[in-house]
Amino acid sequence: MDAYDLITRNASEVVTEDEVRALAEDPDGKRAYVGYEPSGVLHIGHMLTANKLIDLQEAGFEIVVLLADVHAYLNGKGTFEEIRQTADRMKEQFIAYGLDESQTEFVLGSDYQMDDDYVLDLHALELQTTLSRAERAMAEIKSGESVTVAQAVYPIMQALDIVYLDVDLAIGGMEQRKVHMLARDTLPSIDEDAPTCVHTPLIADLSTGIGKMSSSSGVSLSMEDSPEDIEEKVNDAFCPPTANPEPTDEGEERENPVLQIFEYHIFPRFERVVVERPDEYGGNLEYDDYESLEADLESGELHPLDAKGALAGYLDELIAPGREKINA
Ligand code: IYR
Repeated sequence: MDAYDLITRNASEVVTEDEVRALAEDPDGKRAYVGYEPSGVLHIGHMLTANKLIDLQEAGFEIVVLLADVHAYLNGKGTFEEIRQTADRMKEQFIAYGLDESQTEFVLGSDYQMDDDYVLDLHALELQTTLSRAERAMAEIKSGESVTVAQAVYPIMQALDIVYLDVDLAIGGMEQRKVHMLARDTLPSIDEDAPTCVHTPLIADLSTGIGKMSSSSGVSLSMEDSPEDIEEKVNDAFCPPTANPEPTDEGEERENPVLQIFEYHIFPRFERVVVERPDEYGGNLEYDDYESLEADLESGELHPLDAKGALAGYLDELIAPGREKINA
């Protein structure tokens, strides 16, 4: 796979196409980053951007993982001490999950975000940014109901991180896109280049297919799940025999989370997917790409229960190394 395909595969959006093409021409020495608020445990949402980082390592990028401790604090995720401890554990888990440690720079936000220069630049950006713009940028990231002053400072700091970590490419889930757009609009005011961005899709809630899978509500899969937990959650998952389920009676959009996980988690990490079936049910099915698995589910050749059984097995292979780190 060439650099352009590695950068863009499974992305929901790239900003801009031309900028990505330019980066793909010579990725060596270019820097890409994702930031994570250390809170809770690594879950499947984190793993989606981690898969993109693994793609980018393969394309030759230098990878920076920001353990955004100050951001987690600003977003009300606990005491600074607790957040720091979670950051250490998160780093171990990312490495266990497959990020090559020798090619990855792990940075704590607090290592540079309290420096005089950073704080003064932050104030310069605060002068350029209206409160309503900051609030809009945070709409899909903030925890709790009301927007605090801390949460308005948060996206401006995230924009500035791009400058201080000297990155060419910012990666994030689709919920980060408004922060990245804010960065693209405001960084030129302090004489910085606008970052190129790649946004990964959001996986729907496992049990309903509605909204976005999150560790704070609904059913999500985490690095702490035992093989039995995974099996139970996947078996109970929403999986109609189609990639485009009908909206609910209330008009809420739905996705097929089982297919999404095959597409965004399993196929990027395994060359071939085998769905084991006893001979009397037609024997094993083998897939080299996501599209043929989707087609078989839609045609009825692949039963949702067999798809779920295979999914649970592959997910466990991805999750096991991180789980062992936690239990060690
Ligand atoms: N907003 C992210 C955390 C984060 C990401 C980046 I990229 C930063 O520079 C800083 C923080 C989240 O929602 O987890």
